Amino acid sequence: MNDSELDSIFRDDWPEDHRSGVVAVVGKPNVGKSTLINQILGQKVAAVTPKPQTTRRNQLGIYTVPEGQILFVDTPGMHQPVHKLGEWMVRDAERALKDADVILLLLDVSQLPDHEDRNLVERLKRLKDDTPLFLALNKADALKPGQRESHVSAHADLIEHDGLHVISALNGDGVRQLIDALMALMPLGPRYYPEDQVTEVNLRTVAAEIIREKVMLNTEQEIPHATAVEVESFQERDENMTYISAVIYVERDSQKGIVIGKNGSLIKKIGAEARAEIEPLVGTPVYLDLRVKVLPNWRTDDRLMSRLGFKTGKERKGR
Ligand SMILES: Nc1nc2c(ncn2[C@@H]2O[C@H](COP(=O)(O)OP(=O)(O)OP(=O)(O)O)[C@@H](O)[C@H]2O)c(=O)[nH]1
Ligand SMILES: [Mg+2]
Repeated sequence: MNDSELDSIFRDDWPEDHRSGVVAVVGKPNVGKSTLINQILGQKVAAVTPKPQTTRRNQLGIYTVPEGQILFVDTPGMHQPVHKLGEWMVRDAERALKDADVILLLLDVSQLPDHEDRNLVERLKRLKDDTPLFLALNKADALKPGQRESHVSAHADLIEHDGLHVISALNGDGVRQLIDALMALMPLGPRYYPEDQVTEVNLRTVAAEIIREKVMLNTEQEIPHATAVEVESFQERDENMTYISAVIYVERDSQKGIVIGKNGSLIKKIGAEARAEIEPLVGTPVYLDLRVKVLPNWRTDDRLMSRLGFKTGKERKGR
């Protein structure tokens, strides 16, 4: 082995001017935060549905290029909570602001700002210190002719900002420029995660999120929000089969009946849709065993929430 080969083994494999940092992606529910993270990473790591309050907890999306690494934090939508789970979600989102090098506030530019946007912006102003703030005006593809200028300026006027990008997280328009501008603001720093790692959660958790997304997409009203999913067993039996068993928790017997459906028709559909997305991730066929259980009012019960991973106070440490 010659000197330069030895050198390259001991040398870190990122350049001296490598940048890295944290971008907290925040905004109202349903503005497209998770869609944007998935678009940036080029693969699905976060659940996306047309229903508000899909994301329940902060989740990293790790974007790596030779010149730097950006740790995007997808957060639950900030809203006025009506139960303990909602309070937990909003607190988690607010926590993300503290560690951020840049805050990226997503707004839905296809609508004019409403009172929720104004409330959120007031809250952000109080919480954000002097962290740089970028606005991403999302859903530009859904603007109607003639709306663009007035909608953009109405959102731009909401809060002082250090950058503004009009984007479509859905089709990717403007996302490249946004990433480049964010990268330029990242401090010099190391590559924290290996280049092929896109998130810090394991496949088991991703599988649970996919199953929950399918339940949310196939149910209405309260059920999407009353559902939690726990993967109980995740075993790669051999290269031809991964066995996954998961429990779908709901809050009431009537909800259990709906999720199962007539002769099990809905749970079968949910299972088939989830399996189709989990299989390419695990790289084998999946045997997916789904059961539905009732955990009465878990969203207002500290103990049950904690069991489902929404830990409070000191319990959170080490999460
Ligand atoms: N037309 C259009 N729809 C979008 C765009 N981005 C997201 N959506 C849609 O908006 C809905 C909400 O997207 P999510 O990514 O789940 O939104 P979120 O901000 O993560 O929502 P919460 O997790 O509930 O806070 C989904 O139906 C997306 O398909 C976009 O650029 N254009
Ligand atoms: Mg989300």
